Amino acid sequence: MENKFRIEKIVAREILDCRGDPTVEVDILTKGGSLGRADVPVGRSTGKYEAFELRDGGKRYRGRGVLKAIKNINAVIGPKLIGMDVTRQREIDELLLKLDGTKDKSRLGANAIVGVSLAAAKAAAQSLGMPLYQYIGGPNARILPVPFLNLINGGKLAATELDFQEHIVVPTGAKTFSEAIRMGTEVYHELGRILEKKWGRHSLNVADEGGYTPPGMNDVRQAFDEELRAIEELGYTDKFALALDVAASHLYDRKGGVYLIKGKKMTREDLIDFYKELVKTYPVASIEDPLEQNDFDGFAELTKELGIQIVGDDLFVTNAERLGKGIECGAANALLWKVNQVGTLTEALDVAKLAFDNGYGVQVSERSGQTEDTWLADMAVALNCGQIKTGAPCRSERTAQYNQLLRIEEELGASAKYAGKNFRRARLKIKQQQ
Ligand code: 2PG
Ligand code: MG
Repeated sequence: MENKFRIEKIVAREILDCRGDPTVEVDILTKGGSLGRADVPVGRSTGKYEAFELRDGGKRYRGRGVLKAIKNINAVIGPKLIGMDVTRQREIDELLLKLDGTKDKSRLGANAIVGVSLAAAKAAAQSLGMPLYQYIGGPNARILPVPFLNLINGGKLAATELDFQEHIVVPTGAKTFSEAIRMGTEVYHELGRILEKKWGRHSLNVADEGGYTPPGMNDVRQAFDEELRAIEELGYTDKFALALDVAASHLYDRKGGVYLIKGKKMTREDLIDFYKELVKTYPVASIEDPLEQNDFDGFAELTKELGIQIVGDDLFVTNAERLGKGIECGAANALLWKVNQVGTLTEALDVAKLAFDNGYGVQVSERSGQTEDTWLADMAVALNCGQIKTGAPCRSERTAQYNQLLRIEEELGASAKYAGKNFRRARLKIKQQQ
């Protein structure tokens, strides 16, 4: 083993995410002088079964400080990892799991663990003089993802009356990633013009993921109508699909066993019927978390009936056991992939493989709290998964990802392939062409 790959130093610090909440940043320095720096994203509409995020409590930063997690990295994890080879990702991650020793990573904190895990991957890529997407994905990493652009925000991520969380446009008909971003951004601006006229200028205030916040809008169909209008105005009909993240766990009243939507109670059957109608009326290509996080049977029924992509976020929480359960009963047909839901890169890569091996799609996803770090964009190409969800094409923590993908597309040159309409099966399609 070459000495230059050995870890010389690990330093963690507290930084801020895009919402002004503290989060963890980790630097791993190698003996060869390479630096891997990774930031940990932060969820707000989190799933019940996610790995444990360690916060300090107390008054400082309203209890949201991460100094305990930092201390765990600097004092507990760091000393054990010194001298290890950064390219041995699985060994590093296994040691992290061992040091923590709990099922939900509650001893050291998943936010501490994931920061170290990702920083190791970045340090390894640096040491090898390779871009991160290539280090993780190998020489075949070349599919540029379809961006899921969340243009109107609701639920827990916006001060609007919209119950559903994300009203997304998807430029499936573009030929390249850069064309997709251009078209998506044009739609974003056109939509702003339309919303301002009809819903007032406060519509232009943007929420956590950069989407607009039209006052008084309270129905997914209104959001879709305005998005479609913007798409049509620009002559892009047929070049875009629509998508949703309902984040239904947050609309579910567990005691009553009903969903609360527009102030009214809806049963699971009511909601399923509603989706059927919605998919008949609008060009919806994908719905994430249409039902609450324990309803595997409901997900299975919807997946069968709707015939579109159904994504499990709070349902699967990037966890092999939960995805395995979903595969067995046919719940959803795609996995939302968030590394910090599970806690190490190795586990997250294993879950993605499990999804692909069973014909499930994988959508690489932001958290609503991001930083300017761009490892997410690289992961989307590394996985050749064909889809990424990282907000509206505004707010720097979102454009940072899109800009990184633009750079990767340029770097790949003629070998870059845009996933396009078949985003869920982009890997298979492109494999068949080889
Ligand atoms: C989601 C995400 C990101 P959060 O529900 O999919 O869009 O939100 O990071 O708050 O869990
Ligand atoms: Mg979600």
